[in-house]
Amino acid sequence: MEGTARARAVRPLVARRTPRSRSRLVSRCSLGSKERQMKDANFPLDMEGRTFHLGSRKGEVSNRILSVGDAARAQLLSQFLKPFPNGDPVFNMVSSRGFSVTTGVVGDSDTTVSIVTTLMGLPNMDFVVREARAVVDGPMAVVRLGTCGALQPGTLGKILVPAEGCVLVHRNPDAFIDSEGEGLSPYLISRPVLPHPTLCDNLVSELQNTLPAGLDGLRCGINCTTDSFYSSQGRTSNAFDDRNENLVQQVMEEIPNAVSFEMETFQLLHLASCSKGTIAAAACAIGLAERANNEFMSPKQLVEMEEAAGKAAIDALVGFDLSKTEL
Ligand code: R1P
Repeated sequence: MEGTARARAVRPLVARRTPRSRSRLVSRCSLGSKERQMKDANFPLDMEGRTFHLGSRKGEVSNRILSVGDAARAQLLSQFLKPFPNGDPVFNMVSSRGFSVTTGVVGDSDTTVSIVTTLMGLPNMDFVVREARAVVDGPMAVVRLGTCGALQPGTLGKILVPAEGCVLVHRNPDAFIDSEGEGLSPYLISRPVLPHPTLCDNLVSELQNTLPAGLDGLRCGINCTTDSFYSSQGRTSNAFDDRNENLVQQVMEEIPNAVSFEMETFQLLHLASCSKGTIAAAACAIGLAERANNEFMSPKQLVEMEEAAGKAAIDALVGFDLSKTEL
């Protein structure tokens, strides 16, 4: 049911507690893929209707999804989800591939949100979006809250919002193949994909409300999703032939309003734009490290920002009218 999809409570098998957040969550690990009989090689589902990698089935994932990379971030933000009005506990499961889904009710509303760990990289975002799409009926809204490299001076610790779009920066293997690659660019930059404008506006205004520094705590621009944390983000190494010494400079020259390097947003926005109007998507990321001066946020600051931005992202999802996914 739209926006109020009820997750079926599962029998708790493993109690999880982390020092960061003592939660009332319970989790269950789904069976490993080798122990599950799958059917349909085109889109594998097990006999319970669970997807191959995310491990979810209908009724467990909300139409409104907050995608985070890190399991500890998901655990921290689960504080904003409450049990269901009928007394069913917040739903939590971890798939054999390490994806987690936590579904509960937000505030005093009957609106549900699922927090899904997307792990890292383009293929994992692809698994999450496609397999969530397969088990959710009706329109969906997805917001990613990640961390990123901050590209503009003075943006360490700010929330960087790709309101102007997101490009893919990826390695071009052909350029590295013997003499055949001569003259080819070792890295390619795609054209930008855009977030859903209303969902992105919701996200910006909620961030403005929840961030300690308000508008000063965020910066909008273009995000660069990369296919490697290392070579395609211009981190140099003597161990590999990467030809990336000038990559950051090249990116900044071609995209002067580039604000961030991370590894998933492009796939989310690209798939949403190819979802035939059924998925609205937006994203933001915390500037964890500033590339130009090599500075990192402290772990304490990071948790504070994760909490503030996570609350904003959940409220942006709740406030989004799911009948408006189509542009
Ligand atoms: C790399 O350290 C990871 O952190 C960033 C990148 O996109 C990549 O996934 O995001 P998350 O903190 O959401 O994982």
